[in-house]
Amino acid sequence: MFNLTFACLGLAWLLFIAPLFLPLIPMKLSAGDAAQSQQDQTPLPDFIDVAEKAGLRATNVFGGKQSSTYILESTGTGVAIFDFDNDGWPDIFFVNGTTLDGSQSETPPTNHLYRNNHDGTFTDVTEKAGLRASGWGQGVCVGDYDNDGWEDLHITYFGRNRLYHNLGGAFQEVAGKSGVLGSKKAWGSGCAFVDYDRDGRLDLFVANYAQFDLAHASLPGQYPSCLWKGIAVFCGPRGLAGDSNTLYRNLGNGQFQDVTSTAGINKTPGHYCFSVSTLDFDNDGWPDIYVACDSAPSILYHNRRDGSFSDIGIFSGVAYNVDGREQAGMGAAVADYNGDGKLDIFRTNFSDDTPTLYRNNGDGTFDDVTHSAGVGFHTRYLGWGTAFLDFDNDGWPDLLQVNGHVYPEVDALKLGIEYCEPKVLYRNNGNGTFRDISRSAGSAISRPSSARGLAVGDLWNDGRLAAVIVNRNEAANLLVNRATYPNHWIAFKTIGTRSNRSGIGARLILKTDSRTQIDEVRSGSSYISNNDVRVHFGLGASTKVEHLEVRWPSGLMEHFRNPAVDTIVVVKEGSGEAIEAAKLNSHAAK
Ligand SMILES: [Ca+2]
Ligand SMILES: [Ca+2]
Ligand SMILES: [Ca+2]
Ligand SMILES: [Ca+2]
Repeated sequence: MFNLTFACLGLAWLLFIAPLFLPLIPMKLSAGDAAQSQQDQTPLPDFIDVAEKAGLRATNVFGGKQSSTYILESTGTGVAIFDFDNDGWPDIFFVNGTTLDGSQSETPPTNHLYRNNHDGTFTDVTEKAGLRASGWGQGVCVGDYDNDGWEDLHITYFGRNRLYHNLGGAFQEVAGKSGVLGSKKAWGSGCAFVDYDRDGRLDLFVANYAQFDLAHASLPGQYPSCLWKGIAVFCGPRGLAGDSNTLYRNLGNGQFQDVTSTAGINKTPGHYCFSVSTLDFDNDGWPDIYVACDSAPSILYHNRRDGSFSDIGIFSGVAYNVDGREQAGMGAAVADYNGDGKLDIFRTNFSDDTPTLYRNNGDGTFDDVTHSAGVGFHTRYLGWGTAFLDFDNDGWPDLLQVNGHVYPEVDALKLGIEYCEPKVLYRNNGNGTFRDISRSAGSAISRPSSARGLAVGDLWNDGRLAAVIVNRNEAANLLVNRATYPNHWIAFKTIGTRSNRSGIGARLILKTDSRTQIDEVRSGSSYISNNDVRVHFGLGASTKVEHLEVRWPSGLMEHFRNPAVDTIVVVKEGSGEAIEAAKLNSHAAK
């Protein structure tokens, strides 16, 4: 632990010196320089890491610290921001892993749930909440699958997956009883709750990475595919047998049915899949599913509205990059970054490659706009968690990517690639382009770490988005922005009645005097993580929302007039009324 942490911090100085020696790359800006110049006058963010101060002190445990024998040790874990005790304040859940040699056996590493104390600190309530569990944990997703008003948790494993039913602030593990345990041998990765058949019950999509058998796994350097830049490294994923993803249909009695085959999900096997992001990309009211896949084409499952899906990733242009090359997809994020009413996709990839930004054309296709949009500069970093977050509340979603290499051995090789890597933060210029502000966005952005999972959310209900990052074999980061902005904001918590209670899949269309913005309530996404499910919009200078239109998964189109701004608002399906969450919570407390 000490050595690795030291290595991560010890390289930080390089970040400040390196730019001096890099050739000056002229930055090409497209139209909208006015917007750019306005941006230049807005304060840069100043993200600092307050994880330790806030009490998020558990260290991630995930395989060997100095080297990794197997690919299993490399992928790290996810994190979820969600309100487990319904007090109106988001809490934080970290998935944890283990080691191959049992070196942690005195106290087996466990997942961790941290309760939000409302004062900037968190308390570890893992035991009390019944969430102590060990194993090769991977991803996490949040959704109220039984519509009882309490958000439940699904956690994927290399091994048995777990479903935690929230009994009112404490959890009961029900994966076996509910039918979502998996094959017990599968390597589950990302997941998302999604009501794909729109019957009011949340179904569950689980991505699987590869078929991996520790007893027969190849050793570093054993085959040509186990060499990287001439050095012996762990084998895979190429050479491993792929696996199919899984879809479970919620039967409504606490049971799920495996519908992988009838839904056509098994027609796209062997893609080494990681992260699951749901989005209705074609605006037909039916949720579609994007899966970021490693060393294989990524998948876009188009919802055929009859209980089945077809993978249109290649046809629609989101499987490969602009050169028609498959990439090593890790995480993905969804937002309408250019404000045209269509949801776009950003995906993180391996090093010696760029991440990929896909702009939705609205005709069933996407264009790879990575370079023209200004997010193709960095090719050194190996990206994992990613999220759109409007950190300055100007109404244009900004973009955070967290990084870390998979081979701890790289540091000794002096290749110009380090195991621990800084984060990348892009500011959205509001004209279809982004500006890389990573070098001047605060110490928490520039400090290298072995990042994997990432979740963003409004942890203190004040309209200021924070980011929680899992670092492999290190402590977590909690990034908060010290800069302030004069802009307004609004956020929505959805409560479905005919639709699933979480409102997952609801489309929100927000109109101000100057703009229309859209987003959706989403489970999963980022890298095998789950963001705060409440939908946040920056409003810029607008002090008023003219109206919010919600397209509920049930099909109901509902208008909410003049919701209050600079606050979190609850919209309940069929009520026609947007109520400030703080008023509801104080009422509930009485
Ligand atoms: Ca529940
Ligand atoms: Ca359903
Ligand atoms: Ca659709
Ligand atoms: Ca912004």
